[in-house]
Amino acid sequence: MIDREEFKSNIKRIIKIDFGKTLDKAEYYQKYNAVAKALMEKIVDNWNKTEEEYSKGKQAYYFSAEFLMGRALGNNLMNLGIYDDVKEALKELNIDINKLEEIEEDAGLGNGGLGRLAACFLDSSATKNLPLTGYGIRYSHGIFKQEFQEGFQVEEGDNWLRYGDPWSIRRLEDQTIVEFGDGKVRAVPYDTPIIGYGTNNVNRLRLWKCEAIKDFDFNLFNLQRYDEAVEEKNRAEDISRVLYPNDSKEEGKLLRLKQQYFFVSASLQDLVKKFKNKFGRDFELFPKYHAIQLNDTHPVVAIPELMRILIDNEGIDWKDAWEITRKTFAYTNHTILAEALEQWCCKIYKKCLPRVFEIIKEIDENLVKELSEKGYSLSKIEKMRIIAEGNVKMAWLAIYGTHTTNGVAKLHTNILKNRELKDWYELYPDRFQNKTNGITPRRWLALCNKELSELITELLGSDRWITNLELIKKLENYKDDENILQRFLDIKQRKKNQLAKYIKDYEGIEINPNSIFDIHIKRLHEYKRQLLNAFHILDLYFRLKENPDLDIIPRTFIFGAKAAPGYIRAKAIIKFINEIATLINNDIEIKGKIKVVFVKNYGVSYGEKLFPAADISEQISTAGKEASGTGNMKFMLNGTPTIGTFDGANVEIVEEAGEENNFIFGARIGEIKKIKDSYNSKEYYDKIPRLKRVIDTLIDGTFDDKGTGMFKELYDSLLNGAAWHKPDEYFLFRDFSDYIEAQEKVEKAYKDRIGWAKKCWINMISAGKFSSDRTILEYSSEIWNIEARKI
Ligand code: NBG
Repeated sequence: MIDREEFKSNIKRIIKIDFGKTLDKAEYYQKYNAVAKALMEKIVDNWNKTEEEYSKGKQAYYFSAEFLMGRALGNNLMNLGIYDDVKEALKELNIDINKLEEIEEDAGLGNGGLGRLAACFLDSSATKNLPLTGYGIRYSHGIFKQEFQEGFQVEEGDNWLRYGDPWSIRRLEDQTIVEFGDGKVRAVPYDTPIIGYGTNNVNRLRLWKCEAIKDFDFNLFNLQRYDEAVEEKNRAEDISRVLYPNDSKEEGKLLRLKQQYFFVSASLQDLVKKFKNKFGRDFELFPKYHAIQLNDTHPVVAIPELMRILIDNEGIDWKDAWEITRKTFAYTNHTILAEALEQWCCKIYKKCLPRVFEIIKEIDENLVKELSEKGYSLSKIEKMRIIAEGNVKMAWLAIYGTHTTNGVAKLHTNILKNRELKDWYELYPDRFQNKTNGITPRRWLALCNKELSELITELLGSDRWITNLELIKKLENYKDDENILQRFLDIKQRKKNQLAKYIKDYEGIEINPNSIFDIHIKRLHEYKRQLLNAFHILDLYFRLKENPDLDIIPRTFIFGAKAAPGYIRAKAIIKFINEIATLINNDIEIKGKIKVVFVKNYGVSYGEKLFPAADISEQISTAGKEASGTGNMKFMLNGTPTIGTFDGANVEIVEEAGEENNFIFGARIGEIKKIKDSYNSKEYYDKIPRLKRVIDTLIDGTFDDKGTGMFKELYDSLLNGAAWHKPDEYFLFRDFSDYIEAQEKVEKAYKDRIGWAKKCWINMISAGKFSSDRTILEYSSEIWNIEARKI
């Protein structure tokens, strides 16, 4: 509850102080800022209390180069339980809350699943009163903004701080210095509160901004050498200027290494300083009070950095320092894609971080010693060395320097144990665990689908499911209740209407809200196989051209995906799908039976509109390639069946909701393993005329790639391969017919409206396992050994 009058006058006061005007003259972004600040004022005491309470025991820290937070206003209001109250108060001030929410920029400080997972974990930890703090980088620019020009992706910088960031507090008092081989910089922390749902606890996300030690050189300025005078400032600020827009690909660039070391060193110094204030130099206690999770290999330089701090600054001997370090850290692996496993060229490392590199060398030597003593062969040792072939292998360092390594879904963890990290699993079987990913039911149901949430709350007689998602299983007894199923369908229709309106306004494209919404949203990657989806669409189109009276339910194929700016093939796939959209959407002969929309700038906030409106969820990665997926869970929770492969968390989704309520197709891992070496995509191409017909559109002039040659290159990748890979390395041709068959099953099942609603319902009520509350509680008890502390 809020005191409405007080709240309203606070807003007027803040607008006066911050913007120098009265409310009636204020811009919407100024009103947004004022409302946010009024909320900050409300929570600050609880925030401080939470910090004090947490400091009494062991705490966990999530080190991550990415936090894909999205918008904060709506979520914070909901978590505080004052959404409706504030909405009313704002209405009295003539402020439309929806407009306020829409004006907020997404905090897009991440690429995709890995960064969004970090954000869900923060929400869950605060909600469950768990002492978890996020540590990362405050990029001035997040993931780029995407537009299309003639169907090609164009990128623009994401200046998300343009209108200010009312949710963070600059904490100059906690600044610290980070040293590189070629100079020092200043790290300044910005703290953002993470407000739990239905609790007073407020957790913290601490992001570091990089600044120069000196703002400008006064003497150079006096000599009128203006550029040189600010050179140091610019060089320092470059470090936290922009997020690397790569998803599942290592970059190997000096600036990236600097970003990683920058935030890791600042964070560790922060923790060590606070520790010493409390415990003096009793460093054996360090792991008793700190659990640090390394989110993928990006922050793994934390291992040698903590060693450096303990040895060089605190005078601890190697053996003890190693013990402390290993007990402190744990590592999460998020992918088995070879191109994502970070390796750093020794030369870069040595130049940028000379002392840290020395320490890594010594760690490597110790590993060699340990393996020799265990009787490992020279060749096997070479394979496992942290420094090999002139590179530092961050994943090996991660496993060696931590007490626990975890995968992010059952299948993924098994692949790590039996294949990708087999040598390491055999060396340290006890270090390996699985932690199946999850999503927060607050943002991904309660906030983005209020209509469905209300129905759930009504039927359960309470909203306790929002913090205890397993409770929705109790709705199983409605799975044959036609009244309820009809209400579900009505809600789905409302969400589809809302999305259709948004797409009309934002993309300028009219879609039929009564068509099947077939949605494929995630980063653009060959292994995620958006191209397979495109091939199915084309095949359907050709069939419609042959027979315009073909009796199908109208379908709208919706894509949303950003391609890494340097990933040419991914960009070619976007262009190809946009070409398909142009062809199909303008062809009156097919009578609007199918339509294709590639929405621009897909991100967290767009996702909040798309997931609730989906009829079918596309999860069609090549088996074995998608570590987990989390979008799949967001669809499921909003009552959407999956069409997908037996990959990542899809496996667990059908384990919970039943294969009969989803549409699983394609080669499974075992089969891929078997056919891999002898696979010949050309055979499928020759054998399946419908496949040939769609593949040939890449080269027969059906589509225009504006002379870039990118479509021919796609064609070659499928039929001829390239220097670095075999033809069709993601087995699209193998799965083409299976996929079409699965799509036909979708069509058939959809016709039976109540039968379909039942599938949706069963998916929704079976999504309890995929709450990130469950995931975070598992990390807490099985990896971090921390406990809830409610204020
Ligand atoms: C991604 C995987 C996804 C997984 C998320 C979160 C990387 C490196 N990995 O399958 O591709 O869901 O991590 O674990 O971004």
